[in-house]
Amino acid sequence: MTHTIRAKAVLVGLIMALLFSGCARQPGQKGTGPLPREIKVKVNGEYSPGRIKAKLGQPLRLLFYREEDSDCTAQVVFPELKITTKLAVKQETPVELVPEKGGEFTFVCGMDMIQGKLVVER
Ligand SMILES: [Cu+2]
Repeated sequence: MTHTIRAKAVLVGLIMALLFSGCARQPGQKGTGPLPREIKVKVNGEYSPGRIKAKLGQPLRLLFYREEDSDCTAQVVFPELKITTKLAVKQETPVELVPEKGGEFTFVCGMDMIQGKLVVER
């Protein structure tokens, strides 16, 4: 009886180890350096969340999900960071960056109509 319970515990342990080892790193990523922090940003007439906190020097991957096909949000622009990225409709588009300066950085649509803020803390 105790043997069966122990066998089950080992099996569960193995399954958990298998499951979680797959989650620890994404495929294709190198084993060095910190993993980027991922934040999903919904795009639908506004950026949500509209204020994103980041840490100085910590890699960031913003996943913009554009829910609408309005031309307005076809691009996202970080003027101070010199980033311009086209956003596909109903898809996640990653924008990767490593904040190298503290402060507040605006991001806007291609027409500068809707805005969000990236707040980099030291
Ligand atoms: Cu716009």
